[in-house]
Amino acid sequence: MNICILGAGAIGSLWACYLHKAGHNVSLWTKGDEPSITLSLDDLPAITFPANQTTHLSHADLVLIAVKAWQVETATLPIISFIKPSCTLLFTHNGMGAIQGVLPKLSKHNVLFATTTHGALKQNPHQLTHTGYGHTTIGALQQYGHDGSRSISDMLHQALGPVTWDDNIQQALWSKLAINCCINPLTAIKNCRNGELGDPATLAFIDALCLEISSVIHAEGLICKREALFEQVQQVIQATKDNYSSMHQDIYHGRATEIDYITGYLIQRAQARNLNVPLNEKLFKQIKQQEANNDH
Ligand code: KPL
Repeated sequence: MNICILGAGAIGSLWACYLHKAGHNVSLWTKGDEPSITLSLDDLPAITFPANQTTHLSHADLVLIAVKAWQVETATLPIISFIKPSCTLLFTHNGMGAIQGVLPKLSKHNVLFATTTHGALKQNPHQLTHTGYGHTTIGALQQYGHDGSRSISDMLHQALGPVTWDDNIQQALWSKLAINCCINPLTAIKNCRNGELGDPATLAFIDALCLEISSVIHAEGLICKREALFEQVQQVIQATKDNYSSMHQDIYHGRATEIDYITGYLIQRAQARNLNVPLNEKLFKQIKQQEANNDH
């Protein structure tokens, strides 16, 4: 399959290496204009990918958009005129709401979303470490005529499984959002690894966050029990205890965070449903403050 990956960050690079290893024609598309990019995954031989070439983009059967939520619009809109009608677009990023401005412009394409728990770290622009094996859930945001979506899911499963197809991707996205609402802002504010959120006082705060979050998800017409969510968040804290969350890393390195698409999205949906989420609002303000401090 001809696959073009937008964004050569940790997750985009991880998929690029595994899809290449599985025998696909993989190219990259980045903010830069370099004609090729070399990546080394763990201690495997380096791979040189063609990059930023419109011919590769126009032949792509699949475009994987693996940029941060706040980059989705600026990265995707300029490439739309190059892609063929039968090309499927697959988005993967933390948070929700980032694709809203892009979807109407993709009305003739199949559009999928993948949420993943793989951990990857870019030591430098060329060296990548697969820090944690995870699981990927994929589903359709929009289906148009041609139906190859399940085969794309199978193809991804062969390259970097397990990948499971979910007919209710909204439920999966909300579940991931709920976990990110708990872990990401707290680790950034406390400047700690995920595992350090396990003390009784922090867990009591997380439990209260889960109550607010589950009420919003429930109001959206989806299933979410506070106890089950709290249990799930504790499992993720344990499973990723040595990791720094993506928001921690963004704040630590002075970059913009995905807070608008994580806690910000939750607050927006709560307001639309006349629900109060004061603890989430408090975390949102604290992260915004830290982002502003980073700007100086
Ligand atoms: O998705 C994550 C992130 O860091 O963005 C979690 C699940 C919190 C793992 O670190």
